[in-house]
Amino acid sequence: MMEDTICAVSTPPGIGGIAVVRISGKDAVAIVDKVWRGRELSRAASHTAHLGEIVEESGEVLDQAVATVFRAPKSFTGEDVVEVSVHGSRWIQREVVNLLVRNGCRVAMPGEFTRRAYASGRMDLAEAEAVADMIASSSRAAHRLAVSQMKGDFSRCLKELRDRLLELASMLELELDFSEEEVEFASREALKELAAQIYATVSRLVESFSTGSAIKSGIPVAIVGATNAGKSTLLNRLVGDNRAIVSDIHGTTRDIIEDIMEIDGLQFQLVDTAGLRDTDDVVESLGIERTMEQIDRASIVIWVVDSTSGRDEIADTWERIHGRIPEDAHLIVAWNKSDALGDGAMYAPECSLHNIMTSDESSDSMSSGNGGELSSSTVTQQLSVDIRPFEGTVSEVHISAATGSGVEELCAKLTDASGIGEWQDSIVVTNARHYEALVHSQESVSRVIEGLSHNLSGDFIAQDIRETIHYLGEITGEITTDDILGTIFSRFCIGK
Ligand SMILES: Nc1nc2c(ncn2[C@@H]2O[C@H](COP(=O)(O)OP(=O)(O)OP(=O)(O)O)[C@@H](O)[C@H]2O)c(=O)[nH]1
Ligand SMILES: [Mg+2]
Repeated sequence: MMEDTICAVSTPPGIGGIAVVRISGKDAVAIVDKVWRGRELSRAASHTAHLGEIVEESGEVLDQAVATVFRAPKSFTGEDVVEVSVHGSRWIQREVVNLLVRNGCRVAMPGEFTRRAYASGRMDLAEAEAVADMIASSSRAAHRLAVSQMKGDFSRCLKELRDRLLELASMLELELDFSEEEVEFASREALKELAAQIYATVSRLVESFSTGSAIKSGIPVAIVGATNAGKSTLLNRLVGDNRAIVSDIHGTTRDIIEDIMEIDGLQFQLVDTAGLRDTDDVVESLGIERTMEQIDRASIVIWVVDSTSGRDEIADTWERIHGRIPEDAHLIVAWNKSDALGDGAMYAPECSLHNIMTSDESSDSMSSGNGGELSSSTVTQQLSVDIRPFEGTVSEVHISAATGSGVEELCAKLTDASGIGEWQDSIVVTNARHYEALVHSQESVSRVIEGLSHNLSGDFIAQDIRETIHYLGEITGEITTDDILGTIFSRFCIGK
C-alpha cells in the first residue's frame, strides 16, 4: 500500500476561495511535474511554494495554482508531499484529482494521510487520533485538549508509565533467574510503592475521562423546575436569543429545547424542559417524561425555582427530581424572579437550600454540636412536608431571568461545576478507546499490587505487568492489529 502515491482534496467539500489537493508518496513530485507548467518541482527545495499552471494532456490549462513541496521525511506523512492550491470550484477540484489519477496517483482512503504519518513514525496513534479531534473540535477548550494531545503530552505520560512498568518487570524477572539462590533484588516494599504510584497515575487518567468527554462534546445541562418557574426565560437569557416560547400560562414548554452556550471557551449543551406538575394532558405527560430523561443524563442540573411560590410547591418539585439527579452531577438551585420579591424582604423565607433540602433527622444531626444551626432547624420544624436531603454537590444562586441580574454568577457556577478547574494543566483523556485501554491497565495494575501484598510468585506478577504494558501500548499504537487501525482511520474523512 505504501508503494502507492495517493491524492485527495484536503479542504472541506464545497466551493471555497481555494481548495488544496494533497499528494503523498514516493512519486508525488514526479507525478505533479507531469501536469505542471512552471518551475520544475523535482528541482525545488523542500518547504518551498511555486506559482504555475495545471495543464491537461491536451495542453489545455485547468487552473493557475500554487504548489508547495515537502520532502521526506519532513512532511506531514513522512513521505514526499506536494500540496497544490487551486481555485475552489467543484469542477476544478474534481478535474485536478482525475488528472492526477490518470498520471499515476490513487485516490486516498479516509484518514490515509494520517495513517501514513503514523506508519512512518511521524506520530503515534494517540497523536494521530488527536488530529481527528482537532479537526472536529468546536470549542476552545476541546481544541486546547486536542492540541496538547497532538503535541504528545499524553503519549509522553504513557511512555513514562511503560518505562516504570518495564523497570518493575525486569526486577522481578531478574529474581526469577536467580530463584535457586533465593535472592531478592528489589524489596517488596519498594516494588509495592512503585506499583501504587503507577496505579495512582493510571487512575487519575481514567478519572479524567468524564470531564474530557464532556469538554469534547459539550457539557450536558438540564434546566428543570415547576411550570412557570422561568426556565424558558432563563434559556433565552443564557443563549442571548428568543429560543423558547415564554408565557405566563403553566405548561408552555412541552418538549425539550436544546441550544449551545460557550463560557470561557467551554461548551455547554443547554436543555430547557417541560415544567413539572401533575397533568392529565397526554402530550404534556410525554414532555415531562423527557424532562426526567434529561435529568438522568445531565452533568449539571439547574433547578429553577420561582422564589415567589409557596414552600409546598417547591417541596413538591424537589420530591419529583431529587431521586433522579445522577450521583456525580452538580445541582445548581437558581432562585428566580428575585426582582419580584419587593424591597423589604430580600428573599422569601423559602429561599434557602437548607430549608428545602433538610429532613427532620438530618437537621437534627446537623444542629447537634453546632449552635448556629438552631435557627434553621426551627424553620425546618415548621415544615409540613418531609423532604429528603441531597448527597451530591449543590450550590445556589439568586437570579432574575427577566432582568439578567445574578445570571453572571450563575455562569460562574456553571464553569465551577464543569470540573474543568481541577484538570487545568493536567492530562485529560478524551477518547473512548483510550479510556477503555486505561481501565484495563488499571485492573491489571491492581492485580499487580494484590499479588505483591499476597507474596505471590514473581512470574504471576510479571504476567500482570506485561498485560498492563500491553494495554498502554494499545493506546499509542505500539501494540495494534490492522483491524483496530482500520476502524480508527476510517472515522477520518477523505483528505485527512
Ligand atoms: N418577574 C419575573 N418574571 C419572570 C422571570 N422569569 C420568568 N418570568 C415570567 O414567568 C412566566 C413564566 O416564564 P417561562 O420562562 O415561560 O417559564 P417556564 O418555567 O419555561 O414555564 P413552563 O414552560 O410552563 O414550564 C412568564 O410570564 C415570564 O415572563 C423573572 O426573573 N422575573
Ligand atoms: Mg418553558
